[in-house]
Amino acid sequence: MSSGSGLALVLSAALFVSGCGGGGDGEQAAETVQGEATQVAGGEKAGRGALEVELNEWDVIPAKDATQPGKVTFQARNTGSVPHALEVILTDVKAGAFPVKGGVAEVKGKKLADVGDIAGGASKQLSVILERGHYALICNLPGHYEAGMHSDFQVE
Ligand SMILES: [Cu+2]
Repeated sequence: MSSGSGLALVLSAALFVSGCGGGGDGEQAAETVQGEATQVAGGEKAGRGALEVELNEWDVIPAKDATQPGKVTFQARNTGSVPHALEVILTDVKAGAFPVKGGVAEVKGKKLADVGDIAGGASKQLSVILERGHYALICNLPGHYEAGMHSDFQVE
């Protein structure tokens, strides 16, 4: 009696091993999916012309102060606690030298982009084609320009 049940155990162990072999196909499928995910991550090259601009009380801080002509994606990040805005102006005037009337800068030059109002802690982005020249990056919400929210930027 006892030897008979021993044989049954060996048989079921053999079945279990062969069943496991079939699972190999499942592992292969998982590797293929992983490969596709890697390809998608590589697509971030599209953001090569990105320029981060930090806005806060009371500064406009571009990650760099110059770039090359062409498409630039402004990634405005408001790290402050009140709403801020970002305007990109092609101008010969120094960013901090616009006349101010009623708390708002009277911009001289050509406004190429207006990212709009951004809530505290939020981000917005906008792509523009920039030509060679001097630019002023400003926040022109009432009082903000006077408080120091302007930065010179060069495209060369
Ligand atoms: Cu502001």
